[in-house]
Amino acid sequence: MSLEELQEFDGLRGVRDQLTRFMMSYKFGLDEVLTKINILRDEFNYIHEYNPIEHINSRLKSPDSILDKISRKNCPPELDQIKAQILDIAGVRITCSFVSDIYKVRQMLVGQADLTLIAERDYIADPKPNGYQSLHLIVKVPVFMSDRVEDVTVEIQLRTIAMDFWASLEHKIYYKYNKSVPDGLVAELKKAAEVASQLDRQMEHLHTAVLRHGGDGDEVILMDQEAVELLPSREMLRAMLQSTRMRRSG
Ligand code: 0O2
Repeated sequence: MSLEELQEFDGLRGVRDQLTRFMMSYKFGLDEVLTKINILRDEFNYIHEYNPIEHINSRLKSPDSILDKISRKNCPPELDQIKAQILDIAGVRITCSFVSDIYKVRQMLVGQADLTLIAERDYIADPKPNGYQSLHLIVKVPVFMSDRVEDVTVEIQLRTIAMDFWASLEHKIYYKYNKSVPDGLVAELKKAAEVASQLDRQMEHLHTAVLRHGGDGDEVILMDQEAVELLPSREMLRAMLQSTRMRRSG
């Protein structure tokens, strides 16, 4: 190997090591946040005998997806720029039963001293035009490594089971139609998002009513006709249950 080839090889190895350290820091940041969420879930369950978190998923963005976002955002391809501009390289998705649980979990997380909230988008209070709903938090967490402490950003998405059901179907449709979904389907999706949000309101109402009755099992909760009409059909409940189970086992 010539001297130039050796230098080039050393250079490439340096780039590879830098990239590995870069991605590892996000994996560690993700682990830190997941530990916090699991502790909250277990402690809350133990003290209140109630679990506000249905399930938790996490992922590191793939290199292709990072490159895609770099070009979409016109971000210079340098690690410090990518770190500053691409804030969802590490992502956690928390699915809750009820909308009120989403804000409860949010409070418990942002109240932690070593977790800094750097951005928040509330697509529940203000859904996207297509109907998408979720609460997005961008947080910064310190990661203690052998020779340094690095602040890592992690995106946390919080949503209900109904919002998650809608978002995963919409995501599939979006990619199936290569991002140009026919108008009819767009309108149907929008309507389905409204139904999902009605379902969330109704489930919350039932949940509150059950809590108020103290749960001695003998109470019958009477619902008005409008409330009964808002209840999901048997098929919808079955599909949601199946989708949740599949995601849990996957
Ligand atoms: P993936 O594979 O899920 O990570 P920004 O990061 O602020 O510059 P961005 O990425 O548009 O801009 O931010 P936003 O709106 O907070 O959305 C980030 C993530 O939310 C997306 O990540 C999706 O996971 C989810 N999301 C946002 N809008 C929609 C939507 O309309 N439908 C569905 N199904 N999901 C949505 P990625 O990077 O797109 O993909």
